[in-house]
Amino acid sequence: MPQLKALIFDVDGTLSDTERDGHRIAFNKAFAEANLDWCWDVETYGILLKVTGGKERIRYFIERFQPVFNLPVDLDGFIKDLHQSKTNHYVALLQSGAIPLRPGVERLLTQARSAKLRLGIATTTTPENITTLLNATLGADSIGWFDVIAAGDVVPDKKPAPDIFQYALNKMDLSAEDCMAFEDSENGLLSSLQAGLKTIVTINEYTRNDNFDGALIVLDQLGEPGTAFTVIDGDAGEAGYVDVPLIKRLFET
Ligand code: XBP
Ligand code: MG
Repeated sequence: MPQLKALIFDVDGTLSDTERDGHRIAFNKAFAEANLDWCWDVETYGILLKVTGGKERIRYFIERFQPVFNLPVDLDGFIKDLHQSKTNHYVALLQSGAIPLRPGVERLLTQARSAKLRLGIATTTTPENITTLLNATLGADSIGWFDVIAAGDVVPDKKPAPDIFQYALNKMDLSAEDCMAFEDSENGLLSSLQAGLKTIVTINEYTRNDNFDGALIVLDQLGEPGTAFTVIDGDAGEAGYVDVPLIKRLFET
C-alpha cells in the first residue's frame, strides 16, 4: 500500500501569488528598459498565462499580438536577453520583500518537516526566482529544506507536460504513488496528474475558472488556524486548514 513520503510543490500561484504583482510587473519593466512599447495589463496577462514559461510567453505574445513587430534576425537571442532582464527585475522585487508566501505555506512546510515528510519543488519558473523567493520569505536555510528544486529549462517540455514532476521524482528517487503534489492551475494539474501524482489544488485570481477535474480537493487557500479555507470541490471533513493529518486522509482516499 502506498505510503505518503513527500510533498511536491509548484511555486508560482501555489507557494506565493507571484504573477500579477510580480512576474507581470517584471516583464513590463524589462519591456520599458528595452524601449518596447509593450505593456501587459492585468487582463492581458491572464490570457498570456495559458502559456507557461516566460520565454515561451514572450514568443507567443510576439506571434499573437504583435503582427507588425519587426522581428530581430536573432529572435531566440532577443527573447533570451529580454527574459534575463525580466528575471533581474523579478529578483529585485522579491528581494524588496514585495511578494509574500500564501497563507498557510510556512506553517505547512514546517509541520511537514517535523512529520519527516520530504519536500520537493517542481515548477516552470527560473531557478534563481525560487531560491530568491525562499531566501526572502523563509530565510537562506529554507533552500535546504527541499530535496530537489526542479525548475525551468532542466526539462525540454514545460507544464502541462509531466516532465518536471517526473524529473523531481527521479531526483528524489521516489515513485509518484508515494507523493502528494500541490498546484494552482489547470496546466499545473495536468502536469502532476500525467506524472501520476495525487494533487491538492489551491486556486487564485487567475486560475479560479480553470478545469480541476482529477484533483483530490480544490480549495481557495491552505488556510490557517482561525482563517478557514473555502472548499470549492471535494471533502475536507471538519478541517479548516490543510495540515499533515488532512493531507494523509486525502492521500488515503
Ligand atoms: C509559472 C510560469 C512561469 C512564470 C514566469 O507556471 O508559467 O513561467 O510565470 O517564470 P507554473 P519565468 O506555476 O505552472 O510552474 O519567466 O522565470 O519562466
Ligand atoms: Mg503555478
